[in-house]
Amino acid sequence: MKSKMETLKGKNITDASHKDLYDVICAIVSEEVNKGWLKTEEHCKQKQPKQVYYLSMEFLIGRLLESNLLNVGMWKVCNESLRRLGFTPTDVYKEEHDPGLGNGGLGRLAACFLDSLATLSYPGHGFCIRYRYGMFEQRFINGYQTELPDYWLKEPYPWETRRADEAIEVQFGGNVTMLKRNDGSLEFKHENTDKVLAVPYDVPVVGYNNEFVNTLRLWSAEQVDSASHLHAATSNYYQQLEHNHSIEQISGMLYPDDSTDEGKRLRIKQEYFLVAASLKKIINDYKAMKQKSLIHLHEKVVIQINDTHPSMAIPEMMRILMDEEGFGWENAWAITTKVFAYTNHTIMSEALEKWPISMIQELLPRLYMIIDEINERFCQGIWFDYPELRDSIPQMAIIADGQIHMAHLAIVGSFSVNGVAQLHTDILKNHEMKNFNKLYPERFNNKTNGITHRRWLLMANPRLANLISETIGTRWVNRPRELTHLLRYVNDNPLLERLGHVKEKNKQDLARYIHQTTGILVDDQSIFDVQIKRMHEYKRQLLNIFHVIYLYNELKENPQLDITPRTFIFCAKAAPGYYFAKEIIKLINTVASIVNHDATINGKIKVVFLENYNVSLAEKIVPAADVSEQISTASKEASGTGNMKMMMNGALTIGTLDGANIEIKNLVGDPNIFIFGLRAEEVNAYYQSGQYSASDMYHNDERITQIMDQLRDGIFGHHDTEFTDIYYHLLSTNDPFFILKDFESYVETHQLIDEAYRHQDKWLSKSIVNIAHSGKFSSDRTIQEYATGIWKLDKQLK
Ligand code: T68
Repeated sequence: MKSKMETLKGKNITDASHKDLYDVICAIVSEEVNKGWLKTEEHCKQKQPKQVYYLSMEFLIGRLLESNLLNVGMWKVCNESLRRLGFTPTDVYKEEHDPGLGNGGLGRLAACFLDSLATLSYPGHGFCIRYRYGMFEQRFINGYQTELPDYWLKEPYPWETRRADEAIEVQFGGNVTMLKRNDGSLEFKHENTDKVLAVPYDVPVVGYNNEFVNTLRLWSAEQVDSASHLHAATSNYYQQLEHNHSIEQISGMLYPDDSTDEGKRLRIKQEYFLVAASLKKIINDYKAMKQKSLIHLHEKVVIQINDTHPSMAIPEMMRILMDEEGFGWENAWAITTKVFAYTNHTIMSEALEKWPISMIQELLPRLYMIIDEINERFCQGIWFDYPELRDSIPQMAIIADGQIHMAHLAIVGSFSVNGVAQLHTDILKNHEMKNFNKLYPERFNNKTNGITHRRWLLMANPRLANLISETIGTRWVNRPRELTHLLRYVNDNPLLERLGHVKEKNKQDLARYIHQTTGILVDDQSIFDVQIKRMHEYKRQLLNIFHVIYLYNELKENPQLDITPRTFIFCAKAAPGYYFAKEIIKLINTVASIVNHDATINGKIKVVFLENYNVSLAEKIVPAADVSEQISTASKEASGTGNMKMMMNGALTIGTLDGANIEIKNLVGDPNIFIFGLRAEEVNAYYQSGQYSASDMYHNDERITQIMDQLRDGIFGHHDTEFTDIYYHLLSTNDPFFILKDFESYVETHQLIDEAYRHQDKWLSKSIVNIAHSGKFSSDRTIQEYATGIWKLDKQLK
């Protein structure tokens, strides 16, 4: 480190700043990583194994220095050297800007998958966009969320390598003319297009302790060389600048607001940009292998599309095969449908993408023609071959009501369609996609999500990881299922005591961070009750804060009330245009400032809403959680992955029978989890029957009446009418997420938690059971299932 500091920075290590140290360690690690990168590339060139390409509009990779150090085996040495030099390692690691190339679970899942792919020595790469502005930075002003741009590239990003020589041209707009060839076949000429250059930036994805390094390729949108660009000759200087600006917008920012037509257009451009550049690269690589014909593409290539966002890859593949490679429709379709696999992440109808026909026609005229033909053939196929489904054609069509239904396109064009937890897959098969399941039963399958235990336990919670290794040895690091060996210790008092000590230390660390960042003093002996996830009505942060208000009301009534002290910790970003989500943020912040400043309740409850939730903040909170809030309306949360992270770190879940909570419950057993609320069938039955009345709930439960009236009458803060919208919204929409309905059982279940926490030995033994079973939720297991069940990949041996 010393000599590197001298050669790279021209500084003595004693004069080095944290940033200097960060840069130098990155350089040292990169040398190690690059060796493996080259080796893996050479290996794949020679062996030509089948590869998976994971196309995703989001990869929430988190900071990379620490995880790369861990994976190349230098983490401990580096920590020790830093300490010996008098530095605190975390001060150095936090110099890295956490790239926010995603919104939430979907993007983080993609990152965990890459980690597991490389660790299991599967050749597989991610493709995404190099957004200049990632997820916004969240600040609270007066309790309201405000968004600041996240310009994460202000400092050079040390993990990326620009590969300008591999840039790819992507075309938008223009017009298509049809010509008849001499042999009678048709040729489509696509002319007068707008050209954009996709320049790749490659980030290494380092396997754990195996010198296997895959690639995450991020595409950046740039203008094509202006000298050869026709546009330059036909427009003036200012028009050229404006044109360049509009090109750069394509990789300008993550998830632009698509509530306006302009936003929609940009989002479509982004999706096509990712797809077109990535497919070109995939096909170039295939050709470089000197394979016989693209007919055999599926023997070397499988493409996983992460939700529908990259589903234009299906018609784009058809376009390449037909217009550029000369295949006829039948052969092109046979190739395409053997290559694509689609993962669904939601049944929330507003998140199922639909694009107006007119926009696709204007931006991607040739692609539209192909989608139209896919739709035609698909509908005809049902009409002739599945007469029993004829009546369902309007609901199944890819093009209907002036829109293109991207999920339908994805199902029709893929050989595999998977959900992300068992319940979610069952709902897809039996409800949301019932007709498609009748048509293609062999395509539907489940792959329950997972998380990388290396980042979320080994790295984020070294105290617990060490305790586990001292207890059962270190084999669990490579075989996380072996965490079940901990089950032998559920009644081992010395271990329980040490586990309690680990949690206490982690809570003290978090309490310190909370104090430093918010000024709030929290009791580190209190229950740390944590809900950290995107802000959304279906995730029901509102139910959580209703419970807090209820407890506060009880304490005001009776300050001597005997409750176990609690700290309610929230993190959540709301989509900038999502009014109610933002109202809920304001409500939580308002309740926090009232509760935290009320001396009469003796600090028995505290509410902390930490700003700017991201991967690195999650890494601080997860190890300190006692209670994990997974309280979505049953049937709405496809899987959840925060539930897995907190369970792995010894938190007990309070949750509904939704998503992967069900699988957690099945493993740990009823005594080790707190389940409450309506079940998915009950939710569905209420929707069907229309029998639910939010207004009855409001009138018949006086605890609810009190809270709702407080919202309406404005005892929360200065603005009297601040939260009346929430009151009216719940009643006028008849509480579609059953917050009022589930309130009672939620409160009762929290009372059980309060009681259980008083018996620390029993609590800790439940905690061990959770840790012991969490190995199933390692993304290594998930990736193994994808690799054998869908991708048919071979592990590359060293
Ligand atoms: C999440 N989805 C699911 N979506 O909500 C969660 N959506 O249950 C699941 O565990 C996780 O995916 C992984 O499977 C998301 O995170 C988004 O972020 C998103 C982004 C753009 C458009 C729609």
